[in-house]
Amino acid sequence: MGFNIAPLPQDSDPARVDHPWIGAARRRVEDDRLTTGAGSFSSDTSPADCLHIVFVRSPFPAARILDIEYDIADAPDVVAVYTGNDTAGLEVLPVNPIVENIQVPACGLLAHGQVSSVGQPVALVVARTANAAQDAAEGIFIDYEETDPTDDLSPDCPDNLAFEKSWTDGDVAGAFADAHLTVKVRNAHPRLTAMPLEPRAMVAEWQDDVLCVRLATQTPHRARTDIATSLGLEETQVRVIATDVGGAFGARASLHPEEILVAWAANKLRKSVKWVAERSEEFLSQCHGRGTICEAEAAFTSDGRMTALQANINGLLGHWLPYSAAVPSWNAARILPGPYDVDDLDIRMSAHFSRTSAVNIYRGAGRPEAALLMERLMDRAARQLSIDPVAIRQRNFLSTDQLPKSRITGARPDSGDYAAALNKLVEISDYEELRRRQETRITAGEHVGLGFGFYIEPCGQGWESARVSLGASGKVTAATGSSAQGQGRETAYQQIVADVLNVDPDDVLIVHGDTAQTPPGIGALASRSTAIGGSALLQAAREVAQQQKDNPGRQDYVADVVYEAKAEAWSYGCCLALVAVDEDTGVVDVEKIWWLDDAGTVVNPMLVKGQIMGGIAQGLGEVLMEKIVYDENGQLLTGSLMDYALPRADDMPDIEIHQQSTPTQANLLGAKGVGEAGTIGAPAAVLNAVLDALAPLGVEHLDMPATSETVWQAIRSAREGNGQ
Ligand code: SMO
Repeated sequence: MGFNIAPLPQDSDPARVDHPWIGAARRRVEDDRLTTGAGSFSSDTSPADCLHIVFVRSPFPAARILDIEYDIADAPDVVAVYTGNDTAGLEVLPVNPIVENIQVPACGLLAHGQVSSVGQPVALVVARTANAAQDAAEGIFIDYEETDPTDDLSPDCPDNLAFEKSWTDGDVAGAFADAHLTVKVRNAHPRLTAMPLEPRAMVAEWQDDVLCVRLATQTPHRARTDIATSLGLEETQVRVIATDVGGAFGARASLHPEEILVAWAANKLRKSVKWVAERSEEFLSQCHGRGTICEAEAAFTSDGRMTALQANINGLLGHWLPYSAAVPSWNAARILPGPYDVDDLDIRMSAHFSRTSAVNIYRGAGRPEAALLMERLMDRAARQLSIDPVAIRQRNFLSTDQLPKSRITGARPDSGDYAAALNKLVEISDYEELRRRQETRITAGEHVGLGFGFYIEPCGQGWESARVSLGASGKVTAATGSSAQGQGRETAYQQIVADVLNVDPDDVLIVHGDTAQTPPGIGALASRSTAIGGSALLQAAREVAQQQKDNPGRQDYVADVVYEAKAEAWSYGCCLALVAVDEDTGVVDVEKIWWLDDAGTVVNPMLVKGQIMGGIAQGLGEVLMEKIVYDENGQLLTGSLMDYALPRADDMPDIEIHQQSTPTQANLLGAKGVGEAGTIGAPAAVLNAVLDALAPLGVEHLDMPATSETVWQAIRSAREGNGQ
């Protein structure tokens, strides 16, 4: 294993010439702290006299709660037990209305009268020690009457449909009628769970009259608003601190009921409280990701032009809706037909509730689904038409003249050169030679495949704020509303400010992740932090530089800005995977991955490479290893790391990463997102490669994750189908 880090093409980055720090591969300033145990995570704080919270969770997917009995008279360390009756008046959490008419189930924050999913919190115990809380939780008797879990999920949502939407344009029926070839694909994305090293953790502490909440969140300001609203407090009465967040991946972008409940208990008792989730609670009740079923049919001409696309995106939600619940389905639908020039479109999207933990955004959030759908269609058509996978993509790409391209879904891919990116990857990987070697190995009896995953990625929209101040000492303080969960945000933000003010980046203090010390912000999600948070800092730093020019000799300079991007930026890239499959065991060996993407202006290429590598690891997990499984009655079968297979370091292949750069006009910095990219391109490339390897055996479809068992079964079924 090894990582081949190719240098950036420096002459293609117009910002580099006079700005030495934007574009510099500077080492992460966070790492000394984070790798020596000196980080400041939510659970590292224990205020004096802090009370501890434990949740009692439903063991049943569907039941009526007949009675809850407990006796804490002889348990002096137990302070309170709360149930759904106590919290019935609490507001349900808000849902982002990105799609119209979303049905929001009236599920209480603690189950009230009935449970809708295994793992749903039913009671909350507050005690002087975590052990006393745990003991008391185990002593609570809850009389459940099990109900049929296959009935409608909730009486409030009789048909289980959460939302739907469709877009149609052009003459789809006509194009299908005239088609030389039509191909179909169906991708059932496994349900996944984010696996931050740090389980959910929260400390809520009173400081004077302010409820100070330490929380592992991607969105501190939104968390403050949600907590204040739910508790009926003013926003100024709540402070959210997310100094170091040990990973998030989308699962920490929206609040869970537990987090509102912890704040509620602190408010009700006027005491400091702490909750640290067990890993098993994370499997049960942290928001899951993916699980979407994507189906499509495409019409092609004899020379491989896609003329029409009909697609169905079916999101499977859980029993309650987190804030961004509609985003994955919406993204998957609106990105179609990806980088390709197809105008006859029929795209439908719907999402349904189910008796499971909630489903929310998860690194990529719909983008991997859209990429896999288009890339499977391309490969399937290429095989049937005997066209090389590279040629069929080149035949269908939007050209540079066609960008920006406005689509019926409202999507508007803005910039880039898709054909050049694929050509460059072909060249870098010596694709022709790889195909020759594949032939040689196939002749020798091996099963070897090559697969591409081309993707486009909406990233970075909306606003962020920044405050940059320069004192007499020459030290700069830059406060951002954006936050961090391990991406190296401080390192990159220092470089942006240092670049403009011509100071050493070490002399820039970055303040983030504390609503009391930062201007308002949205947060670190949707691949937006560098693009939007960075643009806000860039603008504020430029204003400070201008003030210095206009008024030299002052003691202090300060600029406060709220920056709103003109438009959404669209990055893109391509992944090529080389795999070998063992026919006897079904084991897939990813031998090498080549990667090329366009992240626009790159602030720090080392951070970009790190993000892409991590994303590829997560993408390999989805396509080959990970899956949350419930049985048919809604019992969770994958409740621990013994059952849920996360990729480890030795599952990682050799990865070669390259870049091309087309700065976007959509934001001031010219940056496009890259934090999710690996999860988007890698699954499509790997699945296409595995199917390329298995094509000679007659395997045309594989479910994900393509575990050795799945692959072995597919090989056997194909053989039986062939009468072998
Ligand atoms: S899935 Mo990301 O945190 O938008």
